[in-house]
Amino acid sequence: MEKSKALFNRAVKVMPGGVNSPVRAFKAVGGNPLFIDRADGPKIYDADGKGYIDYVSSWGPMILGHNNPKIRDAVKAAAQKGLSFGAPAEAEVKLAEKITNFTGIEMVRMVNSGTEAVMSALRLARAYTNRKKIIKFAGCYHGHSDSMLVKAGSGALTTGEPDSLGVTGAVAEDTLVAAYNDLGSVEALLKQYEVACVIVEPVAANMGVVLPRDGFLSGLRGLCDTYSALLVFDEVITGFRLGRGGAQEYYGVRADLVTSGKIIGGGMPVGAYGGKKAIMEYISPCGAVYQAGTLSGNPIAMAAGLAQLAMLENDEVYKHIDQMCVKLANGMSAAIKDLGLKACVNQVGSLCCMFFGIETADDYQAVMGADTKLYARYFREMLAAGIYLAPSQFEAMFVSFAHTGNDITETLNKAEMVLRKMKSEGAL
Ligand code: HOZ
Repeated sequence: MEKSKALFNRAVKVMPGGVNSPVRAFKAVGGNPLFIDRADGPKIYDADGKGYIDYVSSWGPMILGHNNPKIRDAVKAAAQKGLSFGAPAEAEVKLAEKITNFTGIEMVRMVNSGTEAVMSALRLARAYTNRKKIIKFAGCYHGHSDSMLVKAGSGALTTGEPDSLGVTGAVAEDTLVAAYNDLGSVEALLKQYEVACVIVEPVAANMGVVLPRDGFLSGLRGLCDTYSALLVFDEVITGFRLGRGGAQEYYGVRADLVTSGKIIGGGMPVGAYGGKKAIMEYISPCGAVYQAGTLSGNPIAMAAGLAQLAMLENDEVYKHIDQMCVKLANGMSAAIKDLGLKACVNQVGSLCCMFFGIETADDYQAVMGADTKLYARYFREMLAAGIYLAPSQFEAMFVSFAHTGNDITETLNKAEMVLRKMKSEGAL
């Protein structure tokens, strides 16, 4: 930890909190953040050379594991031809074709991050419906644009600031907040206000992992149709992870607009939003909804994304990551049962999460009862044992194609050892 510590000491002098994104600062779990030197397959290595089995996976995009040679080669080949053109190139067309083909979305616009994708999709939804209000869910996270920093999840929840300073009352006023998994709370708002769109993480993965109850997503579809609002699926986490067609395919519910993030860039900075042609053609230069960006469709990011999505054509990838995640989740649940702990595990596809201090985690209120101090202790012990988990109770564990059965077994052995130790010391 010596080099990481020295880097952090330098970083805090020149960067707020020493980091470029808050959760990484380890404030919720204590200790100094790891500074990463390199990553390969299922592992990341810190500046001191210590390796960890990684379940953060760069917050999702490393679905094939770190430093995949095919993606690396594609990036190298693209870099030989220039780093940015600010003009159209073939790779953008190919990636757009691949995304539309995988997801059934008719048209797509590339941007640089999930935040940008959501911000732009909301503008489009407002223009298309000629309405102002938006419904989001408490604990869902849709990036850090002003209107989405209202009862936000992820880092906002981790730092205990789900409503950010700096967001004006006028902006916040147009964001209505409903309760995830509670259709009644959505309908009440739809009855009262003219709503442009309902935006949802189909699987809420930024308040830990919370699964949609049966009928919740189809219910949202029905309500949006009844009240002429658009349904927006934020698939930054679920997209291309629950399967090639994301949550839309997994749950059999089609949204009007879908946002994607880093996973379509193989780890490079990319995002995209897409939907039906009739809606998407409201975007400039076809229509009057302005949205632009020099680095949108950047050739290096497109090359990485194309290489990643090409490998996701292989069904074995999904079979493997889902199997590994089931093994992980079942193992953690078994440990909870054996040790008689008050904790629970949620899992879907290759996403999972262990909550401390609660026995079910099926909505925001339940999740707010989780014991974040216990999670912090567990996190630190697991880190010391060589397992890198998200430094927050309110994030997901991401399993990749590079995680082997042995990695999962090693993780479970260490988890059991840590939980036993915590129990014997009276922490649990
Ligand atoms: N809170 C972000 C993930 N949901 C973290 C992003 C980052 O630190 O890279």
